[in-house]
Formats: sequence, C-alpha cells, structure tokens
Amino acid sequence: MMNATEWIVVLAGLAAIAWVNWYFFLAGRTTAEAALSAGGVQQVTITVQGGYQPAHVKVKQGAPVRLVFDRQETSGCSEEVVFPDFGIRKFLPAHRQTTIEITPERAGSYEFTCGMSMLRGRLTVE
Ligand SMILES: [Cu+2]
Repeated sequence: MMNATEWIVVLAGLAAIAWVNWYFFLAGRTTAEAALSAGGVQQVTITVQGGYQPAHVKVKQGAPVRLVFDRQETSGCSEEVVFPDFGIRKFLPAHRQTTIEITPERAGSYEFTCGMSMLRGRLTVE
C-alpha cells in the first residue's frame, strides 16, 4: 500500500508531466515571435495541417514580414489563405512552401483564415 507522502509524490509527478506537455505541445507551439533575418525581414514558418501552427504570430510594425506557409496536407479546406486586412488571398499548393510578404504599417491584431474562414490564425503587430 502507498502512504500519503508517496501519493503526493506521484500526483506532483503527474502534474509536472501534464504541465510540460501543455507547455511544449500547446502553449509553445501556438504563439511565435518572428525571427529577424539578415536583411531585416521578420520571418516565421507556419505549418498548415488541419490548422495553423503557430496560429498566433507576433511581429513588429514597420518592418517587412515574411510568412512561409508550409502546407503538409491535401485537404481542400486549407488550400487558400486569406489576409482580409491586407487584401491578400493566396493559393497554397499541397506539400509546398508558399511565401507571403507584407509590411504592416500599423499596430493591431489581424486575422488570417482559410478560404472558407474555418481555419483561423492571428497576426499581432506591435
Ligand atoms: Cu477551410
């Protein structure tokens, strides 16, 4: 039989495992800050597979942003990506990387979606 102390150790261990999984597989993957490349371009790769990963991208205003959509599926839902605020609608060929470049001049929160507004992501400009 386990005593109370042993139970506490087991439960704390399980809680730690749950937190690590949440942190790395959910929280860690859903928001990404754009990395600055040599040319001063803020670049992020977004995996497209049943959704956008990361679904939330943070960038700085006034500098070019390069979003590389890496579409890893053939599902028709995700074949287009739309940035309504920037007047962009782009076809994403399956199993290819498609680049979208924008230079957000104003801070704000801008949604991007699939062609049917089912998959959703967000670009936060700070
Ligand atoms: Cu869709």
